[in-house]
Amino acid sequence: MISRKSETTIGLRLAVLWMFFSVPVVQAAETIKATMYKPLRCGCCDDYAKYLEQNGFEVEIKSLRSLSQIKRMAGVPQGFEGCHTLMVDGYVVDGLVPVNTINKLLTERPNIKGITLPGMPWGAPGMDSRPKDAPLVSYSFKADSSTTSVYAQD
Ligand SMILES: [Cu+2]
Repeated sequence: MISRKSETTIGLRLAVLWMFFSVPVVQAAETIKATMYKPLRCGCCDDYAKYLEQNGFEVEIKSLRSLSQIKRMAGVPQGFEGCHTLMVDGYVVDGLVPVNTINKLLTERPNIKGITLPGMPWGAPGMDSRPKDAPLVSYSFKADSSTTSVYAQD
């Protein structure tokens, strides 16, 4: 016959075991954290943030009156600016860059400061109420100069 004391001990041990095994299983799938600096009112930036969240990113949004200081700090070349600036995993991702291209960047990890998709072209994520009329070209840029080159086309 089992005494009350040992029954309690067994129960406690099971509880500890359950906690031990259940904790790792409960962990959420891995997300990539990103910070987005956007103008106060920009619908396509909000849609773009949602698009990123649907594709495994966790986006913290910071709305600013002016992005010019952020663009300068980020080193985005003049004339190549997108409508917002995203900081992700050590890179600058400016504008409505398709997620395939961001994943390519984070996998290849080239020695660049970042990439940018200039303007707000139709068909880009966040601007997809109309189909694209030209390929979406993302340009890479380096920290030490304003030279750009084509990084990807979607
Ligand atoms: Cu926008």
